[in-house]
Amino acid sequence: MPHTEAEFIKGVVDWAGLPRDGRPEVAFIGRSNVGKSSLLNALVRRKNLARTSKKPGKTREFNYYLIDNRFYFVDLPGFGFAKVPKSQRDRWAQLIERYLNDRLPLRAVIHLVDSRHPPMEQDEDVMAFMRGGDVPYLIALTKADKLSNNQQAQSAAQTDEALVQMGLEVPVVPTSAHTGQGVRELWQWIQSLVGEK
Ligand SMILES: Nc1nc2c(ncn2[C@@H]2O[C@H](COP(=O)(O)OP(=O)(O)OP(=O)(O)O)[C@@H](O)[C@H]2O)c(=O)[nH]1
Ligand SMILES: [Mg+2]
Repeated sequence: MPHTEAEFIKGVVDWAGLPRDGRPEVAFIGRSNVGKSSLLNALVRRKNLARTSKKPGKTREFNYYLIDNRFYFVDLPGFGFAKVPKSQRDRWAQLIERYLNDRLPLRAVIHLVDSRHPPMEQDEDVMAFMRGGDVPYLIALTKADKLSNNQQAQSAAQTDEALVQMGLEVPVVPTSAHTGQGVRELWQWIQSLVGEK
């Protein structure tokens, strides 16, 4: 894998704050604590580029990272974090929906789902939402290092099943930020959508 340069650009809290340079964007979406920031760090091989935390709800902004001066990784706020006041949750949900629907530079969405559990209701909400659009979409099953190979296969099958039920056909990739599992595959997919170097 070629060396990757990554730089934090800014935290965005509203539509007006989104970058205007037109560079392609790859968004990471998923429940709070599912491992978005960790996977992003694994992709760019930096331990602490994106802030990770044992406390859910750490990522409260759209965090923009410039990758190789060519495109952005966008770490979206985790959803489903009960301690965030409802009014604020709704505000984020609206902003995320608008972003997924209307954001022109958006080239790809990576939806992270915990490999240890079947997709939760909010995950199915994201799947249903993505079905309505035409942005390329991939499911990364996270924390695969916590499962045996057998359990990983089961988890992927369960997720496939949920997707098929919804009429979706998208790649499902078991990943681990700890072992680097799946990182290569994710890169291949990402590069195919943002263009080679
Ligand atoms: N075993 C294991 N633990 C992981 C992995 N990825 C993340 N974790 C742990 O899961 C917790 C949450 O990780 P984060 O990357 O901060 O999760 P997040 O989705 O960014 O969370 P929010 O920013 O709160 O939405 C941390 O304690 C991580 O160490 C993984 O691949 N394997
Ligand atoms: Mg995070």
